Amino acid sequence: MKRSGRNICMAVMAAVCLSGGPARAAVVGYDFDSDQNHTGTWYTQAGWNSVRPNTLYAAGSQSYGWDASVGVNHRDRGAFTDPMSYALRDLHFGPSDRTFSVDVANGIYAVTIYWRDPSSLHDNIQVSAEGAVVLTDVDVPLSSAITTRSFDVTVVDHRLDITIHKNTGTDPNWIINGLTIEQIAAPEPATLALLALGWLGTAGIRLRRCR
Ligand SMILES: [Ca+2]
Ligand SMILES: [Ca+2]
Ligand SMILES: [Ca+2]
Repeated sequence: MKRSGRNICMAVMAAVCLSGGPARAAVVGYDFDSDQNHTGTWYTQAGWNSVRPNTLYAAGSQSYGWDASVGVNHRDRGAFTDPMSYALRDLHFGPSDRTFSVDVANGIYAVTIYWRDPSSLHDNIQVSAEGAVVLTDVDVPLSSAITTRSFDVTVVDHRLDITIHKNTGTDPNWIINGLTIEQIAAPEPATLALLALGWLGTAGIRLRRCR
């Protein structure tokens, strides 16, 4: 998955392609953890950030987390054999929309969400990023299978917001086990100047990755 060196485009009336910034950055993982049995042990994927049901985003003091803990439930489905088992053994779930936010530098990000639940079927999960629907209908089978979906999103306000929503279906809850983000392009200085002026996002100007 070589994304290094990709360019950024800025759409202003006509597409203008700016040379790429220092693209490649580390993948950052967020493990939606559960201490279901209240043993005091949290199985957090190595190198990932632990998101507990009460981990709430707070500008300036907590750089990632949910917008609220109300309606955020959790389960630990137990050990299984997989390099990502600590991320995928536990999950958060709930019936109401919740938004997970992360402080990031402005730029374009590849986001991957992971789902797995060997104990319950889930269906019709919808995901929005920065206010736009990016996944309309994710179904998670009642099995040990791992479901993944990826999308790109542009952030111009230094905060990546991902909202998870449950559409009507068989199961009343959305779930999420894990999430990774990777910056795949950073704005050029000229673009940063527009960002600083607040032009991007308010004047219909947007960033996109060159194809
Ligand atoms: Ca998890
Ligand atoms: Ca975990
Ligand atoms: Ca945002």
